[in-house]
Amino acid sequence: MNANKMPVLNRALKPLPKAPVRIVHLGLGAFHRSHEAWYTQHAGDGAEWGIAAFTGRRPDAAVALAAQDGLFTLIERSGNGDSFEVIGSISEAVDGADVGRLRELVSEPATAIVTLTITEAAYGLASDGNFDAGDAGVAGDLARLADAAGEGGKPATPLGRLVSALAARRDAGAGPIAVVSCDNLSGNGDVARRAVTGMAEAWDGELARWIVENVSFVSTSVDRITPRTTDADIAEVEQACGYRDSSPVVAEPFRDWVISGDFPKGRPRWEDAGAVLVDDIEPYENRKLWLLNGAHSLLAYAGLLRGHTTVAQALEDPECREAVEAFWDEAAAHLHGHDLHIPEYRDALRGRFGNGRIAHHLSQIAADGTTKLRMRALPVLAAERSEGRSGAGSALMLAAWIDFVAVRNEIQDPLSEAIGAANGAPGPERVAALLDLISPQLGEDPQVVALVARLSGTFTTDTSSKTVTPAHLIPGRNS
Ligand code: CS2
Repeated sequence: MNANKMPVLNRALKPLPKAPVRIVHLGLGAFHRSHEAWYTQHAGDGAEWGIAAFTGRRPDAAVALAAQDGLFTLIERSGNGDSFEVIGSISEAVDGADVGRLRELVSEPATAIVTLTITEAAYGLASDGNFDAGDAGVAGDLARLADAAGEGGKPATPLGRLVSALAARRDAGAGPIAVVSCDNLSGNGDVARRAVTGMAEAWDGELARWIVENVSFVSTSVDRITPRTTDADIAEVEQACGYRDSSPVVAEPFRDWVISGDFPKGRPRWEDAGAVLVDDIEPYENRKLWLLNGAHSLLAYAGLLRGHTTVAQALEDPECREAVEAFWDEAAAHLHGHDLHIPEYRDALRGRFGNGRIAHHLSQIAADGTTKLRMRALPVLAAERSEGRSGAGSALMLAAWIDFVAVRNEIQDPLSEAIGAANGAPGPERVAALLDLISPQLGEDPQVVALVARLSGTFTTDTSSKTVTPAHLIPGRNS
């Protein structure tokens, strides 16, 4: 059929009625759609749980999705082929700037949960993990919140918007609620608690107290590799499904969701769809953050330096692969628990990363390095050093980032300006200044600075003039 004559997906199908909104989500992006929206659709009682999803900085995703009644196609892409499923759990797609609608929905007693995929960098925390009222976004929103007559109703960051919406819930007497972070941060529920109560405290102490008593901050470990949608994906859906969908989302078949915390107003039966509810989330979280996300960051910086574009390509390069295995060896030494199944988990990751049909771009993963490396490299490096080993496998991730920021013109990072300034410092001072942005503990440790400086230059595309030896094979580096 001629593509122009093809009906849009919500006209081509006879969609089921929308579920009533009981979940409000901040961060309507591809990952939310491939993960939570999928789990909610597959919960046994999913028909009772609709999601109102708000975008972050731009309205585009909400506009496109609203035009399709919130429906979109999930393309599940395995090594052998694609399968297609229409996801209907998003009942409402809203521009994040519409804070009025957010406040309205969060004030509804029927709303039980606010979920977040707002990115690691959006929690406004300083490198020591404490709330940073001086963070530019936080400070701007505090001024807006205080200015009730002007922009008071219009905070610009997800955190400010959430705090404003929780104030509206308190004012409406709508009762307790769960806030569930789905960002890749260790202890993400606690991080969200510190960020939300920190901001509330700086604005309105009474609100902060209400939040402490009424908001349950739930921690989760989320997992599903979700590359950016391309025009080819949109064309593929037209061909295979016979309708037009401006917003399909691509994901690997694997998915995982580990959840820990209380839901005072209930939740969908996500466990029907395979989610796991646990009391102690830390071991699962560390396994995922270190082994999957840590390896991703290592592959991103090393792979880009070696001239690769995607995760699968980087993994085929023995230099990158060996660096990943060495990092995994270090991380595995600090992952304990009989049900973690580390060898099987590593093996599964080799398969997932190696799925060449998923074009997961390294440049997408390379963004926000300062925040990500703090979670992905640091804990393993610190654990190795506390046991008297060098931590060269994790230090190599830091060295690759340092080399990467030296050659990239535009760095996407909340600290991009400071990175630019640190990059100008001479020799070893430069390494220390850059490490300082990830954590002052690193930049001020001369041994770590020297180790990272030595490892810098490991990854290069110029293989003719330099033999690249993986860090763990260099004599003296593990001692
Ligand atoms: C990636 C993650 O972009 C990144 O930093 O490491 O988005 C990763 O793909 C997901 O956490 C997989 O679940």
